Amino acid sequence: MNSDRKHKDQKHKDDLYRDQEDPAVPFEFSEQVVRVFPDMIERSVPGYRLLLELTPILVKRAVRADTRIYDLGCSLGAATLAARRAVQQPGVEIKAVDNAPEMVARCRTLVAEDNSRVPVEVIEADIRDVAIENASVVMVYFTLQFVPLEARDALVQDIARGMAPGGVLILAEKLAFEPDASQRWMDEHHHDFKRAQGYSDLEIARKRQALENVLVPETRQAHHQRLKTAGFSEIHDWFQCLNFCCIAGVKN
Ligand code: GEK
Repeated sequence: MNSDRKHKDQKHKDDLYRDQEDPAVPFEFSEQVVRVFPDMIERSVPGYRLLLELTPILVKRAVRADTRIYDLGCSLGAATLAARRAVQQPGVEIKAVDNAPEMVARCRTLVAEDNSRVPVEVIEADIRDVAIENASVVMVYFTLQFVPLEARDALVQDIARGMAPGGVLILAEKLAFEPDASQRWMDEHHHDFKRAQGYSDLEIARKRQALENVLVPETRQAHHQRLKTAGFSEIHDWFQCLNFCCIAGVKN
């Protein structure tokens, strides 16, 4: 491996909350976050890697010729690239959307470096403003949780309306749990996971504080209800790793 390539592949370690002394400010997808993002998400979301490995399996079965795949809240395009690998049908295009300009810029570079001929358009926009049309697959990985609560129903309804027959919404989210004892149990184990990934107690506490009211998780029942109301006729709980899950909704 030449040194350029090695540099590109090197993951910058997430140490954003290591040395801060003041109370953490609300979390944003800033340039600093973009730099450490691959390391941050892998060490914070148990099962993230496995979810990406399983993505082509779901996409392969759901994608249809001459339709679109959407990746809403694409960050650096990890799910986009996983889905792209699975496409064998003609006429498929991928729309990857994110509203953080630095994410979008870096995502465009990574997509350009990936050698697949399936066209990908990386769009800088709020996912609430993007028209969903003729979609056989819509992936929303760990992004609905950042959308204001009051806007989530309308967004999922727009997605449902934009689905081609048999289309699949693949929704990955951090979950909230009831009763309190379940929430506590999940939180404790998630923090143990982060400790095992090398985060200190202080880093974990600061990140938690920064995400307060920014990342707002909902219960599995709330997600099911929203999907049902939006018209998804099948709902499959197919993946969970501690408090992170993935639900598939099929629109027949
Ligand atoms: C992955 N899916 O690697 N409109 C557009 N983008 C948004 C919005 C919005 N309203 N709100 C947040 N974002 C990715 C990981 S990260 C999850 C997704 C995390 C974007 C935000 O800029 C960020 O890039 C992404 O959603 C959430 O599979 O960091 O926990």
